[in-house]
Amino acid sequence: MTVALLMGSDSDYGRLEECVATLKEFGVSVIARVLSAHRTPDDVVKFVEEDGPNAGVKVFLCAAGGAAHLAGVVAAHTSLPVVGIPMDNPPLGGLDALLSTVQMPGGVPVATVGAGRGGPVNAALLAVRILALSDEDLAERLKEFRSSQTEKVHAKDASLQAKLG
Ligand code: RP5
Repeated sequence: MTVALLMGSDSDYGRLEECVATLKEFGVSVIARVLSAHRTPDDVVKFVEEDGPNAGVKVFLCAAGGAAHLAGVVAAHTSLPVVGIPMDNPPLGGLDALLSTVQMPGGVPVATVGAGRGGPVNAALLAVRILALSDEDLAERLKEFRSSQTEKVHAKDASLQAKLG
């Protein structure tokens, strides 16, 4: 099972590394591509309708900033789940991309994660949750991840309590 991570520009990639790392941590293969809804619209459609499905893509993660139409255009061309990742670009800080991504018309859903640091990692985790519905090993790894996350927070709380006396 493969996840496609599409981004509108290579300038988005630095903020998406944690998304790729998270998918790899779960053993999910990822195809990352720079494909723009505005600059290379035909390439987007070709990937979504042909190359992606032929490569086994089951979930599309789409990151874009500004007038962020990539996730919406992808969702218009597939029945697979699409997660939008709004990029927090200047000068508007991501509110522009968030609204462009999340305000889809009824009938063409895009599951949108937050703009900012949590967005890319949550997009990866949403993809893992979707794939885990039909993959017991992945579901088990997800359970372990959640337990380990809980333990880490408990440890941080204990350390804070110790510091405060
Ligand atoms: C969007 O325009 C991209 O996703 C990127 O966030 C933004 C700026 O792109 P560049 O001008 O840096 O290529 O489509």
